[in-house]
Amino acid sequence: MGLRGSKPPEARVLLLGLDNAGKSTLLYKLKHNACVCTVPTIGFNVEMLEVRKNRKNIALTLWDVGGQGKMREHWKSFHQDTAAVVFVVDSSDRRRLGEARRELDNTLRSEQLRGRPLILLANKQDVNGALNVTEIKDMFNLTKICSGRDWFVQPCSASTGVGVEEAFKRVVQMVKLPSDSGAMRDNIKETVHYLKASRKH
Ligand SMILES: Nc1nc2c(ncn2[C@@H]2O[C@H](COP(=O)(O)OP(=O)(O)OP(=O)(O)O)[C@@H](O)[C@H]2O)c(=O)[nH]1
Ligand SMILES: [Mg+2]
Repeated sequence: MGLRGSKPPEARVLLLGLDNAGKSTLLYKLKHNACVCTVPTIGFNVEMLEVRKNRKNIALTLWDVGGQGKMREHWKSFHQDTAAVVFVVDSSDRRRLGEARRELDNTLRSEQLRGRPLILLANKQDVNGALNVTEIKDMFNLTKICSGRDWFVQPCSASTGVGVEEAFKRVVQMVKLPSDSGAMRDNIKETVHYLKASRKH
């Protein structure tokens, strides 16, 4: 624990991926260790988890942004001050892997995400015929598109929980801590403000 009353530094983790990839299922598995019945996310969900890193407490804010086509144009408004990107893929949906790859390519081109680590979650490993980690790595050409950043591919099933803890440990290990957590808090407020404003239009 830090000094009484002092807030642990915050780090923002962005959960992205196509609709139906399993982001919200993963979020609630992590937060409540429960398999929650989800509905497609319109907007975003955010949860905070306190974890230990380098013998210090840090507060991870996990931002789960809806992945439907219309929502993807808003992804960029979540990029600023992101400490790590978690890209969730439905490994069993071979038809949509090309689409997922294009969205990941676009995301990684963001200047605001430069050098930020990528954890790619090869989700839905419980489904028969799901692509394995090697196939996903090749399919997404990660060695090429992730030059200049740390990256890791973790197989998991957000439904059963297999691999979820490992994925989260990896996120904690790879996350870059912000130098100024006050600025980060302001930024979260700004993002919420932006989204509320854009919903009115
Ligand atoms: N079999 C299986 N189903 C999963 C897994 N993870 C999620 N699902 C299911 O996939 C569907 C979509 O899951 P969500 O978590 O809502 O997907 P999402 O990525 O949040 O989707 P959007 O909010 O639309 O972006 C749900 O029916 C989940 O129960 C998994 O690991 N295995
Ligand atoms: Mg969702």
